[in-house]
Amino acid sequence: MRSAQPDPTPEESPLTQPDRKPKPRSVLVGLQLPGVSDEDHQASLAELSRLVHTLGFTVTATVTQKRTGPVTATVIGAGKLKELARLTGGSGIVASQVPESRRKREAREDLEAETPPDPYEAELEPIAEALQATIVIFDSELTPNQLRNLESATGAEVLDRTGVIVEIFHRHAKTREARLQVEIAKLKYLAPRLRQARGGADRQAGGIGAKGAGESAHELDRRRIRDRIAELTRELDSIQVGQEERRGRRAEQARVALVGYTNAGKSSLMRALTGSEVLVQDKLFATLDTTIRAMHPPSQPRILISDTVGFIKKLPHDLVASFRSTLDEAAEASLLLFVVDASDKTFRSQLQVTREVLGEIGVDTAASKLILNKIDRLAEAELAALRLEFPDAIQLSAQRPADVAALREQIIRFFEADMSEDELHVPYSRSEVLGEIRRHLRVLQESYDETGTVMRVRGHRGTIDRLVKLLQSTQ
Ligand SMILES: Nc1nc2c(ncn2[C@@H]2O[C@H](COP(=O)(O)OP(=O)(O)OP(=O)(O)O)[C@@H](O)[C@H]2O)c(=O)[nH]1
Ligand SMILES: [Mg+2]
Repeated sequence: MRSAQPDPTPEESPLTQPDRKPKPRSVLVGLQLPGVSDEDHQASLAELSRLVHTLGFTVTATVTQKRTGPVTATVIGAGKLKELARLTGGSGIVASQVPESRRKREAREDLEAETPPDPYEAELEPIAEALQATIVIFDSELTPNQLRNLESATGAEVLDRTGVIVEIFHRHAKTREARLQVEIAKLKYLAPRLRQARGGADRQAGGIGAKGAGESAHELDRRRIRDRIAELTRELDSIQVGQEERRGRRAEQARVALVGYTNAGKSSLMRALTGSEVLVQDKLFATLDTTIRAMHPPSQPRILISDTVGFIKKLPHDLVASFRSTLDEAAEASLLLFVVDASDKTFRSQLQVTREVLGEIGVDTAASKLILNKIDRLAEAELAALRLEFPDAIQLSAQRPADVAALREQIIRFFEADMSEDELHVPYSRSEVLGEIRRHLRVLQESYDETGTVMRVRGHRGTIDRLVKLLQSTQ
């Protein structure tokens, strides 16, 4: 029986809601530039909304504007800024000197006529304080100057998409390596903004600027931040040396990396293929650490699967750079499985982003397979259309054991194709090598003669050659 006491744990993850304070209220702002379709613009805002929910904020409104380019000082035009400020209880006016000529020119770039009628326009009364948002989140990267101007006009804390992503990474990173990488990225992100924030209005409590690494960063001057970054980088380097060694030892094994957009289902597939308990969550950036497990039930020779950090559009460059080493795992895999959520209408552009980021990191995508995941959510007609569009892709649901078993067979077949067979003679004096052979090669036949064991084996050419050499070395 459940106790009559109220449940002490809030519904949300304790990660996002450490206490039961009301969730911070936020407004999203998106600028739609020429060349960006309505669909892409909406998808980007929907994704930002998911990111913001992951941080534990509610979204009270979304403000969008079509323009030929961002306004230098405030991104959105003066009228839109007023509309935004109503939602946050701000003045809507930037306390700064923008030359009149620039203001006029930028006003002409407004494409307001194309935007749908604004539901707030008619109602000019300021909204009740209890309904006002305390955080404004822009779907693009803001310069430190824009950030300060927008904070002054809205009276709210202002964040950009990068700031949101950096904060999610900061909260979700678990291993020492991931924490170091994120800490470095966060300090690099905060450093230039810090200088500006000091001269500006007081930052509101409850948001990002008042918590975690941001708090300590506030107290550090830029030189100390630089020193701290250098120190963290040294620590990271020392961890990564150990990883290089481990990676070297795994180099000759068959390796598969699961790569793809955040929330595509990589960790779900990892669980299904390896029987491991990696974290699966309907949250963006649930996984920030690379996990490597052998396929289970085991294959002979064994095949290692690695789960990797997900990608997202407009991924900040510093974050890409900081995850480079994590993704080295993917770089060294002989088979990349590109996992996409086929039930997401925007999966094509998500796949494109994944390919681009991997290209940037220099991961060779030569041997790869496309996995259209979550097909349990699609109708037969949609699946047929996808089969025509992606004839070589594997359609599956990570939640259906039969589909996962079929994928497992395909993976085994892939590695089987470049295996060869050979005969090894293991003298009785070298029987310690038998264990090594059994671990890395499939033994097809085994017999004994007066000098030792004769084994017919199948495996990777490189592994066979290495073991042959090992057997010859001290004979
Ligand atoms: N319906 C359905 N849901 C799925 C399937 N595969 C994964 N999911 C769900 O999709 C969500 C994300 O799954 P994860 O496996 O955590 O995704 P991920 O790619 O590892 O995400 P990140 O770690 O954030 O990059 C979870 O809620 C899963 O339960 C599937 O085949 N069908
Ligand atoms: Mg994951």
